[in-house]
Amino acid sequence: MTYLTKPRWHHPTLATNKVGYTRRDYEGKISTLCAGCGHDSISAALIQACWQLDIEPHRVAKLSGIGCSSKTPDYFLGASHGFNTVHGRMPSVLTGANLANRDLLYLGVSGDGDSASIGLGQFAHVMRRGVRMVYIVENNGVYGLTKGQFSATADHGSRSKKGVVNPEHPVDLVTMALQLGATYVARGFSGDKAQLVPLIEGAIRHGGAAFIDVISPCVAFNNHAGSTKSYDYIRDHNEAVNRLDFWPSRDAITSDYAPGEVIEVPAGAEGSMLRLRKLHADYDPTDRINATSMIASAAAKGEVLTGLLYVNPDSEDLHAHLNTYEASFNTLGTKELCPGSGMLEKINAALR
Ligand SMILES: Cc1ncc(C[n+]2csc(CCOP(=O)(O)OP(=O)(O)O)c2C)c(N)n1
Ligand code: SF4
Ligand SMILES: [Mg+2]
Repeated sequence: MTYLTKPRWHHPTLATNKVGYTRRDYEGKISTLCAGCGHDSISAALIQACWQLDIEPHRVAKLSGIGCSSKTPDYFLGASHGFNTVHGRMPSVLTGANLANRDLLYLGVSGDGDSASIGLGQFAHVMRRGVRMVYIVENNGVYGLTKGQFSATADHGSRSKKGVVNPEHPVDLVTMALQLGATYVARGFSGDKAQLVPLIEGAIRHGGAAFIDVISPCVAFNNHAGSTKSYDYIRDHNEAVNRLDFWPSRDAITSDYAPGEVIEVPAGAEGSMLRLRKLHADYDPTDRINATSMIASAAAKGEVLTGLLYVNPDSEDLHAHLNTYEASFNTLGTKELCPGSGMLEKINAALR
């Protein structure tokens, strides 16, 4: 793969965060995506969120599949761990890595082709297992890398650049994630960074499977009239259910939200809070059934509902379900790994 590295030089007066890094320390290589691609804005939002939350880059593992979207982990968090897997297979590799070492922040980055077509089975099981991760689909409704075929998230009746009308019905990953048991479900738009950054921050602090569907226009193959994933279409049909602020536990909560319009939800184990200003009076993000029905009614009107759609503040993750050993595998010594023939006897006896 061709790539361009960025110069390492930092201006000495650049602001640093609580762990001593500048925002530039969270960048990666220079992007080779098309100018104006929504995916680059998502990388910028991820950089911003990780810098603001004082996450040490070496405590992050980025995993992706194949596609323009799956190339993006090369363009942010250059000092983090990374694994560019096979098309549609990122979730199983992420699950394995998470089981071996729960102490890292797992960022799964995927595309609508990668997750809703070839990887749909893997997507379904990683959500229902509750793997603690931030899973982002950079959703442009096409296979961008292979030059613009409809993906499984393309809307019925939408038009390709060549004028072909899509005869098939779409997979809605947000509805699927909700139904399958993800405990933090959101939808954002790459063109709305003010909404996207706190959505990512909330997902990072969430204690279970966090899924964010980000509508991310493909300027090369899906940004024309007739597309329902273009910048113009999403700007005209975007209906936000709430506005989110993320408050790390160390900060005092100050906000100009009127009290009656605000819901506060714990964000995770560390005492951080999510503050949501309701834009839809009847929207309660902790009510999964209501969330599913609001998403369906918006879709029936041709609207795209964005914001924090669902959160379960009391979520559990796969480690809790499996009651796993707390230490990461790379810290285990010979004693833990080879507990001796007596223990083997005991295990074998229990299986007879
Ligand atoms: C097993 C396998 N099948 C097919 C392909 C060809 N292929 C590469 S990327 C891609 C689709 C990518 O679409 P998406 O995940 O939506 O990413 P985007 O490029 O739109 O960001 C396909 C079908 C492949 N690389 N591997
Ligand atoms: S082809 Fe589309 S998805 Fe790929 S980099 Fe270009 S604009 Fe982005
Ligand atoms: Mg795509």
